[in-house]
Amino acid sequence: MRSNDGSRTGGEVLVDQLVVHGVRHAFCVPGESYLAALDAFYDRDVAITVCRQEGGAAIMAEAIGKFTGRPGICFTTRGPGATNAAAGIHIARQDSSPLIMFVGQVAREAREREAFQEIDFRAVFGSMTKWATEIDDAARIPEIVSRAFHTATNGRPGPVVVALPEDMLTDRVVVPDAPPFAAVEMWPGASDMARLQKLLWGARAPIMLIGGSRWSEAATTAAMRFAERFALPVATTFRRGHLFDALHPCYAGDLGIGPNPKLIARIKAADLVIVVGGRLGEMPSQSYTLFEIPGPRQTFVHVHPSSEELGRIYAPHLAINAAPTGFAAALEGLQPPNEIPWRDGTRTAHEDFLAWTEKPGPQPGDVNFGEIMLWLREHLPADAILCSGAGNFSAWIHRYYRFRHYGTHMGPTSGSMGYGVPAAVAMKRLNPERTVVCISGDGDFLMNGQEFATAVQYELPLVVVLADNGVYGTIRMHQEREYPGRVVATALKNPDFADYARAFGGFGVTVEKTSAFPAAFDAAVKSGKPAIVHLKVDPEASTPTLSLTAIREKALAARN
Ligand SMILES: Cc1ncc(C[n+]2csc(CCOP(=O)(O)OP(=O)(O)O)c2C)c(N)n1
Ligand SMILES: [Mg+2]
Repeated sequence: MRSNDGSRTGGEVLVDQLVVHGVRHAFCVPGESYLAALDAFYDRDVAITVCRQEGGAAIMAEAIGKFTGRPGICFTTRGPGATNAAAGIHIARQDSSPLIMFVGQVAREAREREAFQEIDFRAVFGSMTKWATEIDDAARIPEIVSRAFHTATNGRPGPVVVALPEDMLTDRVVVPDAPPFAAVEMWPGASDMARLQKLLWGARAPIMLIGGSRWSEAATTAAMRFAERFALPVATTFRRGHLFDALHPCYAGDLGIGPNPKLIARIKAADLVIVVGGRLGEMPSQSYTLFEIPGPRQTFVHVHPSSEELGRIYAPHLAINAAPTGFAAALEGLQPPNEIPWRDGTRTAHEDFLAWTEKPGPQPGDVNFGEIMLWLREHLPADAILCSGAGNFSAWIHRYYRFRHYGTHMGPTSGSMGYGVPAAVAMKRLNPERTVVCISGDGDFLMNGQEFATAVQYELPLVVVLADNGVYGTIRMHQEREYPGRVVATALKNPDFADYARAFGGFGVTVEKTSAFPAAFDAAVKSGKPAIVHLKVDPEASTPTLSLTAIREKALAARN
């Protein structure tokens, strides 16, 4: 109960700060360690989603951060709750997404005794977060929470962990709220843009690679307008395909796992590479082989919101410390040369992309996952949001689905399995009017499949398309490549996933033939319930182009 003497409990002050900073959603697994904070939600207008495991709650918060650019919020209890959430914290770190996790902590007087579920947050989360801290004094909640919002969002966004000693949350204090936070825009300097203009005017074969976070609808539109004016080919980096319309005439493709060899050749042959927003980490850099380290052969421009990233791996000819939003807006000021020598090359780059993604070939088994991606690409609304985790099944998304709009793909660049279901729950909670489809593997799905219950609880009619091949397929692929024929710990005995959906109160349907998919998907949508479309996929279909047997035989042949 809120008092009317002007004082508030620590829990009330905390929740009021969330309201001040514009939070609309919070995700949690409750714990007795933060009851006073939970109680304060009772009469505040923040939608709480109660989850089944903290890993799910943290991923939901990360997805909100990734989608909105504002910190996603989750609450967990101390030791086991917080450590369960670690996967989501790590994703926020690697994917540069703003996230704040509040953790109920033991009472101040019990600290350092290894009290019940006590954990040293700074030590455990210190290397994964931008800031891990504990609030000792309820009067400082507005200050520390304000800093948490700024820290999670500014520069390169990332996770912040704030521990809340339970007795601090029940202390009464009289303290004013903080002003609402605002992310600091980071603009490129006029001289940066003048140098970029000069580099573009001198180039014969430039290419732009876009990725990372701190984009917006307006920024992606500005980047597309710039690409159009300069007839500049643009590729998106790993799992950032939604940053550029795949059918834009300048789109050159997706630079992640299994990219188009023609795209790789084009990047290697470029004389000017402009990397915007991303770190160009292990996946897009093709295990750090795409560019020479530390000094790329090409003229290398790196635009990133964190100065720590500039020069960290690649020594750029031009480093621009700016957020993609500020940089994209400044691109309006650049003028293309009268003659654009690379214009034809850009046309070819887009044609190469279209040809590469046009149509899947035949696959082992009766369900061709590529054909299903094609069907989804042709039948889902353009603003449908796809959520996916990690596994070989995702290769078909990257290869055949064509993202048309900003905010239509939520996937972990960190490669964390189990991402899709909780991300889909968060997306459907945030965007009830949009179609949300989760694409999962069988291994991937069951890492956080329990959050299907959360979808049922909140009546979120999302559709999971589950590619069940009875294996941890990615690892089997690597196993056959490195240790052909020696199968260890990669086979899975699965439940009937359609029954699983029904047992939770959702809709389930099994698909054993490609031709049965459209009717099954439509029935899933029409059910109005959270649904699982369970695809029986042949484990032989290891990648969009290679069978397991072919991988094994190639490895064996290389040994003989
Ligand atoms: C949290 C986590 N644990 C383990 C891995 C290692 N890993 C990468 S892909 C993969 C198998 C994925 O299996 P599944 O979801 O069935 O997809 P498939 O490859 O069979 O299509 C594993 C175990 C990971 N990326 N993330
Ligand atoms: Mg599998």
